[in-house]
Amino acid sequence: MTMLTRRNLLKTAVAAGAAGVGLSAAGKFAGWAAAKPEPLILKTASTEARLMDGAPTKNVLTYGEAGLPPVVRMRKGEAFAARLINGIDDPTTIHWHGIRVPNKMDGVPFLVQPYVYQGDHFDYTFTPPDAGTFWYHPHCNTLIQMGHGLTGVIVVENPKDPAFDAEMVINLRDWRLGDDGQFIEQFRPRDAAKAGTFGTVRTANWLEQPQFDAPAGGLVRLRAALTDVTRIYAFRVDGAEATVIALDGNPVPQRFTPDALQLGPGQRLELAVRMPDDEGAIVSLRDVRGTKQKILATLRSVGTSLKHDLRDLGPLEVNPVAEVDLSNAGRIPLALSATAENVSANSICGSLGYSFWAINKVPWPGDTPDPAAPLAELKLGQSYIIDMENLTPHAHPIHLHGMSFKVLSSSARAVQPLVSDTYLILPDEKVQLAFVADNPGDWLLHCHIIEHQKTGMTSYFRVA
Ligand SMILES: [Cu+2]
Repeated sequence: MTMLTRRNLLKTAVAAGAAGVGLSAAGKFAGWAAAKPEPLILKTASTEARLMDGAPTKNVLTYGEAGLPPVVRMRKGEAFAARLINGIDDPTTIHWHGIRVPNKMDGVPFLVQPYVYQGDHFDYTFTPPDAGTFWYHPHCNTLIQMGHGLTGVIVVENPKDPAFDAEMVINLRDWRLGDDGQFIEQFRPRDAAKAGTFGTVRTANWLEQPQFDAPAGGLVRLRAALTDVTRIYAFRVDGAEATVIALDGNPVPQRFTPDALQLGPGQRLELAVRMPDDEGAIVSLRDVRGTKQKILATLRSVGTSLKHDLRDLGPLEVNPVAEVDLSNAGRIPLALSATAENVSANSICGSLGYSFWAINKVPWPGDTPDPAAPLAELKLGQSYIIDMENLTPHAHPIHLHGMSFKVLSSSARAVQPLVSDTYLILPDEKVQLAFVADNPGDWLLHCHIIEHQKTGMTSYFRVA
């Protein structure tokens, strides 16, 4: 009952706060209106979509009327506003994955905002500080809502970016469909206790292996967001020169050719692809993880070659993430493990009724006296190093809300000092992630394999 009380409290508080946000005024308040952009309407809806041969799939969820959720475009350093309207019979929210937003805009129910019930709305406003590729999704009943379609890509543009000849934005995800094209059970406990339950149909922009045209000899900026609830990819590009320019919304310090580059749910890959000179030549983006290779999408060269050169591509501007003070950093030990416990427990939302995973031995919300206590209380402005260790035989994409970290070192592989919000930690790997606790509030830290998140591998930091 305490949760219900807290929810009602939050609902009242946020409703009062929301009154000042939203529709922009015109006329005599024109100056004020310019600072409050017209909100983008993101309305959840249930629809049908043709995701495989045969009958269209029913009960697909999206933002908008039909088709996949729109690519949301923002500009670095410019105010953005969106109104979430809930058109489905299930409470929801929006989390802006990877964007360093104020805590109240982070979309995590109970922790920072109330549920948005059917027919209700919530206004999100923030100014994205970083340019890059991000994504948005609910943080409520996520296995079903994301599994059924509510995952969209965000592009935060930077006018200072180098010029490309074309841009492709690709939303990579799976669907758990039966032979009749209809949804089957999203969750299998025996799989949740391992790598997670995989989809049966794999898509790019809700299409099976789509092909896009791109100018021959041109430079293509390919932005791919991994929005699936389970699948880890290993990327390779065949048929063209390609280089990784950014990961998880931040430029890589040193560009490199993707050669089975492993990325997990929640992560984003940005490639510069140099299209072949010959008209009709095909370039393929592949997942080479496991034994079955899969072509995810292809690009086809069209027109006369532009004869551009990858080496002429200028750098991307580094995002303004605070520099860590390593000489004065606090330490946060963080051990990821499996738990032998198998108890049904309450969850912040969308509990699956099992606990298979734990952070620092606690399946969260777990068996602590106060199940809602934070994993760590951090001092605002202080630098921290997370010493994270994976004691399980599975990889976990660990995602931190609200702040970006820098990868310092790994026991398992050579790592660049990448700036990121999600780290795919491999079995038996130990990694050091450093960040400045410069964003006040309660920030989730969780595995982005949603079944792992919902069966214990989740917690939060409090920054104050
Ligand atoms: Cu996991």
